[in-house]
Amino acid sequence: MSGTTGDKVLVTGALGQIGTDLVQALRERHGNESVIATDIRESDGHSSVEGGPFIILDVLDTDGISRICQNEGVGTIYHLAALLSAVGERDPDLCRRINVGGTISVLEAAKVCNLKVYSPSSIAVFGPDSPKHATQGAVLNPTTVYGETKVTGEALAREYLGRFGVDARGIRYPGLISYKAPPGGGTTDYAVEIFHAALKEGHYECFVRPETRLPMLYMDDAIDATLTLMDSRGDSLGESRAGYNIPCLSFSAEELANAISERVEGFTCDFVPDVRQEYADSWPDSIDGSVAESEWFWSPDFDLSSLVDEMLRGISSS
Ligand code: NAD
Ligand code: AKB
Repeated sequence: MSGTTGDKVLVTGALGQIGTDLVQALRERHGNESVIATDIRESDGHSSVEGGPFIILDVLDTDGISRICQNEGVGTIYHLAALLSAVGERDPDLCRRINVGGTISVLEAAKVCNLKVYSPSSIAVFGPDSPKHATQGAVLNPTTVYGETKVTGEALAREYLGRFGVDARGIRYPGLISYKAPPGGGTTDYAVEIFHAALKEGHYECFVRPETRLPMLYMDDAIDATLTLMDSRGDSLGESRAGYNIPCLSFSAEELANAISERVEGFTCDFVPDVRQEYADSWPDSIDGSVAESEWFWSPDFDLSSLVDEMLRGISSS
């Protein structure tokens, strides 16, 4: 199979936390019919991705990806299918197979079908020996298998660009906070669960210690950063294009709980760390996004206060 591709967009892992918001944003831009949502599972019937085309697709099926792209006239893939850190550490082999194998499949399809690719990385690329305020060029020695798959994903994207000219780009997302779809089993899930628990139960048992501080971002900012990167001219992007640090927030679990307590009367939070504490401790507290800022001029709109307001408003009205 070979040939040029069209204007349509395909999203893998579209039913997940990011896909749910990204598909909606892409459909607002390109029209419902031009954005093909795909996932390995069926929707539960409540997802916003149902407002347009949806196809069951396993990202390990390279031929299937190429076939859909050829038949439907796809020109760009947003590759979101993956296992996140907590789920991934429970089954490292599967995590490697899906995260690395899926990225190879997508890049192979991109090579054959001449696709532009967005393939996200994560702050999980950093390990305990990276500075706590992690710079773009900081050493990458993750201690989670999930983090290793993300380092490999960045290397693969660079390799396919260098060897085959595949225009692959990515952001090292921090923990993303949103309300339209539940998080998929990561270490930063507490920063989403806490809002639902606050409004439903008035109480949350947080699985990391209060002083745990991680880079975070509200989903609207993450989507905006993603689309800004994908809109940028290729020749403006430097050697970090497969995994940009971006400017983001940094707050502790206790600061988040306090910000919610100020708005939800009677809310209480206990801190009972589990194995995910170890993963959180291996990641930076904050990241330096100055390379992204200077190459494609992006910075977030939401701070902790406006993020908390938006989350409480969004959950209450959905
Ligand atoms: P998610 O777990 O919410 O969604 C992933 C989706 O992939 C799920 O709907 C799942 O059904 C699907 N999937 C799993 N295996 C598949 C397969 N073999 N074929 C096709 N689909 C499959 O994840 P997310 O939070 O939306 O993350 C998307 C991407 O962003 C991932 O690469 C993740 O590592 C990265 N990321 C996310 C965050 C975050 O906080 N959400 C932070 C950093 C990086
Ligand atoms: C996770 O916690 O696994 C993700 C991530 C930061 O990559 N949210």
